[in-house]
Amino acid sequence: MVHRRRVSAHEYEYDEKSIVVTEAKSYAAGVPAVLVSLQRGVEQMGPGRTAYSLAKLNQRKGFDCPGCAWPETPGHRKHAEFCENGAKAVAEEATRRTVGPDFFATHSIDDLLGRTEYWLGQQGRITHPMVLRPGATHYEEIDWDSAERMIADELRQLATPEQAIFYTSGRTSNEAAFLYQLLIRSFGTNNMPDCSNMCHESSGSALSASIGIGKGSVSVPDIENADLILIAGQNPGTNHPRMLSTLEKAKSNGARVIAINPLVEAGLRRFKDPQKVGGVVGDGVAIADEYLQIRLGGDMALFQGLGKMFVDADDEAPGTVIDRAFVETYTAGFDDWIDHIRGVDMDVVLEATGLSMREIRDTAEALVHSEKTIVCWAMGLTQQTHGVATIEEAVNLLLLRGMIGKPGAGVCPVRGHSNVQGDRTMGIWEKMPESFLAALDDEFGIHSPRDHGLDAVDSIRAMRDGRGTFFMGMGGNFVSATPDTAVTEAALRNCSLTVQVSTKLNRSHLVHGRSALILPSLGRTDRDVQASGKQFVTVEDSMSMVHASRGGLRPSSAFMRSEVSIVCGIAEKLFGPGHSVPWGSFRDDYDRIRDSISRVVPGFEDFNRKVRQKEGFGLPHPPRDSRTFHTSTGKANFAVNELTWLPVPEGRLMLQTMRSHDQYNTTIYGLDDRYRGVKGGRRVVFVHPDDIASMGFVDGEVVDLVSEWQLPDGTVAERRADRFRIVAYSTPRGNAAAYYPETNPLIPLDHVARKSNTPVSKAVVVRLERRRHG
Ligand SMILES: Nc1nc2c(c(=O)[nH]1)N[C@H]1C(S)=C(S)[C@@H](COP(=O)(O)OP(=O)(O)OC[C@H]3O[C@@H](n4cnc5c(=O)[nH]c(N)nc54)[C@H](O)[C@@H]3O)O[C@H]1N2
Ligand SMILES: Nc1nc2c(c(=O)[nH]1)N[C@H]1C(S)=C(S)[C@@H](COP(=O)(O)OP(=O)(O)OC[C@H]3O[C@@H](n4cnc5c(=O)[nH]c(N)nc54)[C@H](O)[C@@H]3O)O[C@H]1N2
Ligand SMILES: [Mo]
Repeated sequence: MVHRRRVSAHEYEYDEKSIVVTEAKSYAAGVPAVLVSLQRGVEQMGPGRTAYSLAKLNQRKGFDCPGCAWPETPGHRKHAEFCENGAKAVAEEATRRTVGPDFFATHSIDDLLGRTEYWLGQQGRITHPMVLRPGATHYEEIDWDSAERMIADELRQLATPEQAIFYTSGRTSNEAAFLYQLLIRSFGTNNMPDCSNMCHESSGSALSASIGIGKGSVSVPDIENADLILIAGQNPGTNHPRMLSTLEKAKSNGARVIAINPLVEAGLRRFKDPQKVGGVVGDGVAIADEYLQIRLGGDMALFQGLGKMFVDADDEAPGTVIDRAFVETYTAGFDDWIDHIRGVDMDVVLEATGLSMREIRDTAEALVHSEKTIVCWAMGLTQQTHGVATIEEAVNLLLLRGMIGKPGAGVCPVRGHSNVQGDRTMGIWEKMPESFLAALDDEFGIHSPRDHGLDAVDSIRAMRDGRGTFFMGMGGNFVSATPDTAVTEAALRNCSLTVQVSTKLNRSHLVHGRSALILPSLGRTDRDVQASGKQFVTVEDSMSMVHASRGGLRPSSAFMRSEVSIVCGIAEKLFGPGHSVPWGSFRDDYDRIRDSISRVVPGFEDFNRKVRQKEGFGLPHPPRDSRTFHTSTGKANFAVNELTWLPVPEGRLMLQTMRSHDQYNTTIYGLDDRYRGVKGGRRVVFVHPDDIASMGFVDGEVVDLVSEWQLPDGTVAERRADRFRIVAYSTPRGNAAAYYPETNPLIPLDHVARKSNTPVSKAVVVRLERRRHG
């Protein structure tokens, strides 16, 4: 029996007819990158604002790039410390286009539901608080005071605080995140799903268990000085372009780079730094020395296979491969691990990875000869059913070689959103530890709830089942970023009130509860003035460095408020005068928020002084700093995992959903994926030429994607996304790739990673289906 779940097709305009496909690029950046940055800037901001904002981007007295979380190089901020995609992120936020009450009067919700995310985002910055009344067809203007009152009234009448769900995206500053979680915990719930749940949650789970802290252990200088860098499941040319400059430096210092990726990504092949003469007129530099074009989900098998080769080599020449002194002093679980790894079948490893014995042996040799190894990874590893185990296996390899807690070596989960790591540090997590909650209670005289809250997937279930009735999003685009679009949309529509604090229009404003609010927020680039004068905020990058960010542009409307001020306004209405948290004083002067943070969050002592230092400051990282491991055993733990991989069922494809070069998550900058040679549209599916032929299709044909998900009772649930143009592309047989968020309707809500509950966005079983009509 087959259950069919169809997602209404009106949600995205089809663009497959306008798509032009050319050959994929063999290098990233170069002169075209600069031209595209300037062009997008001038289109959105005009020449003056473009020049001003690009000059302030990632500079000490400027603002932190709202793009990715890659750190600035300490001590060497180049005059233009930005990249094409950082420039696009700025253009998108600092645009002069605006969406105000007139826009909402002209466009009904129904009209807007028929538009693409691209179209919605291109309309401009939201300028006024807007409300959608029960049964209304259009949003209308509302004053801040009434909006705050609506939220407070709704929260107060809930039967239990557990009915409220508070989402956070990763651009929120430390100060705003700290106050937001304080409001939520003062109110009485830990229901704090965040974008991390869909992103690096698997990294956090794995690293906490293995080394006792869920963050990366390396700095930029470590990468520059490593002799071997593995980059698995990450596309830095598009998603972390400034990482390429760091890799270029590492290469010039003699590092070897091994890329592990089913797609041959341009940025991992060559980099032409447009700020160097060689990058303008020459061929640039090669990045990857080896390119392992692995099968989707094969990384765990690769890491176990490498582990087995280590063990075999060490058996032959004891003490030459395994760092026995490190293992004995600093780790636990080695004996169990070695018993397990001896049993790994190399034939399974070859099958699971699709790699050759030579490729795996060469990689093992590179690792054995390296004194300073770093493993970098992103969504290709985390968004898998066995993502946590895969990352644990990568850590096992590093532990064997003593690669944690020494310069030039360690783990490097490359974060997504520019402050996603900081938001976690500030308490945005549904299961913060007791030590944090106790410190928070002490500082503010509140009683934080101790029961764990809901993460993203569990929040959707709660709203679907009527247990969650209030939703608030601090940034982000929950409806489009989460899996199983039909289920998630129905869940949101079940709510009594949905509130979105946003800079730009997106689909989450259109899929709403009985009532809905849009609250327009200042962004990173905007000047933020409060009672005590001009304010700055702080962020934490992917390598645990904290620094200040000061917006300088005049906000395009006087009605926008900072996220800090929005949280304080809601809290004042909710808790009334005399609450033990000084909300008004926090809004007036962000230094006072930082003073409280300095007493609650470890590592932030003397925050206000330290953040005013030239380069900000680094947070403690016990494994890196002193080989101290706050784990269950007090040591770094070897993990033992049954080898898991993803066989592709006959006649089907394993689909990964990923980013094009012209988007920031659900914000679509444009319709070109320059590096992969696709222009003018996004509804494409990349498939191996032999698979296209064997399934009886041709390159360029338009097909529907149908995902198949086996339910516990053995029946198969189907989900469908219409009209994708097949693009013949270099990827392992049986694997396919297409863009997110267009493919999110295909991802089952229950298909999640073990332990981290992260949606499995990189392995969806699909079949291609010929379209019956046109
Ligand atoms: N310009 C821009 N920058 C961004 C973002 C953006 O959308 N646009 N998003 C930000 C965010 S929130 C994040 S989390 C990061 C995301 O950064 P990435 O993780 O680089 O993003 P994805 O596009 O999801 O790319 C996943 C990569 O992993 C590979 N991959 C997929 N499955 C597997 C697998 O099973 N094994 C291996 N080895 N590789 C695999 C894919 O081929 C692809 O190269 O980027 C951040 N920066
Ligand atoms: N299929 C599939 N799904 C995925 C992924 C995938 O690879 N495949 N990746 C997942 C990942 S890694 C992530 S991180 C999530 C991303 O999920 P989200 O973080 O929820 O999504 P974004 O698209 O980054 O959010 C964009 C919106 O944020 C708002 N915004 C931007 N800047 C600001 C600001 O400064 N303040 C406020 N208040 N609002 C702002 C704008 O209104 C904009 O429309 O998606 C996940 N979903
Ligand atoms: Mo992310």
